[in-house]
Amino acid sequence: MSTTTTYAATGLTCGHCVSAVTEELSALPGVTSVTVELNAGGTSPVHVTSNAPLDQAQVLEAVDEAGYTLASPTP
Ligand SMILES: [Cu+2]
Repeated sequence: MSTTTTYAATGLTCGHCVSAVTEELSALPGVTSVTVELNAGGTSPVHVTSNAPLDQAQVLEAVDEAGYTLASPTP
């Protein structure tokens, strides 16, 4: 069973940022797909689909590693 969680990322400005975040998140165990809705200079929704429960700290860390900030999942 797969679950999609939506996070809010800030600091993304272009397609390069999108691929950096997508790459880091895709590398996490259980993640099957990552979709980023780029909103340059604002808050970009990030949809993370996984087939296992995600460790939220790991998700935040992955985005931090890419150089961006992720807020908690939106309900
Ligand atoms: Cu960029």
